[in-house]
Amino acid sequence: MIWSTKETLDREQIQRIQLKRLKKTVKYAYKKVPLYRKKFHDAGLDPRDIQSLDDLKKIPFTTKEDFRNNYPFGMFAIPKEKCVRFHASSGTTGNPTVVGYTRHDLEVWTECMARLISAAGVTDRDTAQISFGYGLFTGALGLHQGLQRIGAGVVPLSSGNSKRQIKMLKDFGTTTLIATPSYALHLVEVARAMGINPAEELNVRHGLFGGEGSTEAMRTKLNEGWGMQATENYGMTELIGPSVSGECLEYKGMHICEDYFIAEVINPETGEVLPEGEYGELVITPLFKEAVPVLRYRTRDITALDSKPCTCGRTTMRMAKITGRADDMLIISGVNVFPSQIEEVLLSIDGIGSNYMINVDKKGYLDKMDIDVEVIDSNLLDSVSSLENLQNTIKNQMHAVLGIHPGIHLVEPFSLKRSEGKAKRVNDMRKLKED
Ligand code: DLL
Repeated sequence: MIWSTKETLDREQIQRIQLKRLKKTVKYAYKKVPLYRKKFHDAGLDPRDIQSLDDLKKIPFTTKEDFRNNYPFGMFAIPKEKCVRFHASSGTTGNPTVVGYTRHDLEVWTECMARLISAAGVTDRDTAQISFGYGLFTGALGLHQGLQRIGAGVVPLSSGNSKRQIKMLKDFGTTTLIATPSYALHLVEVARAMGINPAEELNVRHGLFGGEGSTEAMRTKLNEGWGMQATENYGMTELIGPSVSGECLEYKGMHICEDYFIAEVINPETGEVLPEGEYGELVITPLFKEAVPVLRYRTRDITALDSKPCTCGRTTMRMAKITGRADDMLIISGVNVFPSQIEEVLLSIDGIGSNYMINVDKKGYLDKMDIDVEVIDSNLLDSVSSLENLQNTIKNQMHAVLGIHPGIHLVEPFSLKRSEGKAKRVNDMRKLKED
């Protein structure tokens, strides 16, 4: 079902709305956020210079660094007391990226979610289990609001306790699963270990997955494993959360909620805007945000755009599956992790050297991160209790900063390979195993 008439406008109509909202957004950001005023002045630009959609490319980019440098509320256009919600995600150092929402921001977010959830085939007759973690992560509450908007029933189970996830799906006759794709595949294995064949014995017919990338091979496994139609949706905290784009059942890319987000693809090295169809870094300008307006946000995600109308009847521009990232951010089961965060933790602990190697792999369908760290004194490796103490200290601090529990392996001094050029700190085996 097509939720909104805004999804079937012709290109000219969409662009007219975009231009009107862009001009308003630019003026608002310039007036309310000192950072934007400075960026415009530095670029010799005035908000009145933005008179066409083509003028967008004159506006300087916004990056995650901008959020980090203005932690926690420096990017806000309104006093934080006027916000009704806050979310956050990992930044490149210990500081997370903080965003706030007015009622209007939440309303648009919910409306966009309702469109994408409907595009994935979910209706008011469905019951949906949300297996994203509830909290500062935008995934759970974002989907939650949209599902309620379309009239579907929400089971807000949150993540973890996989056996209980399966039991609830079974007992409630749940039709829709909301999770990261890797967790959804893991749940198939858990169900089978419990003697349940999800495709035959459970009623889960829709899967809405996101928060991390997935391949077509994964989709096939999800569809077969659950007996479902798996779709993916995309978004990020700085832009609002999930709801920037999502797939319809034609599987021809993720439809962008274009009356609320302008998408561009740029060459990540030069910043130049690329022609439609070429792969590059996605840059998004939200056109509605009151609490935290954002102009030309560099997502670091690699994709390509297609504005041809889709066979589903929607005319909104579609973005291809994300093929990778233009920076070193790792996504571990939906959690954003920067190697620099790991380094900061390691360097703050006594007894270990500055050489380490981050190994990322899949255990079944779940992401698994292990870190090899050199101890300074090899005698420590002979004492089981000292070894355990140090391991636990590192583990706890990693958990406090990253929110996940990596495996920690303490190794002999100087046993890790030294690099002669740029240090290679990450060994991501998942890339080799795709498809
Ligand atoms: O992951 C928002 C979200 C939640 C989207 C649930 C969809 C579903 P962040 O935690 O800020 O926000 O992480 C944003 O996650 O830059 C991408 O690298 C990655 N990502 C999100 N969705 C997809 C996807 C949420 N469908 C970062 N495919 C983004 C590939 C995705 N990567």
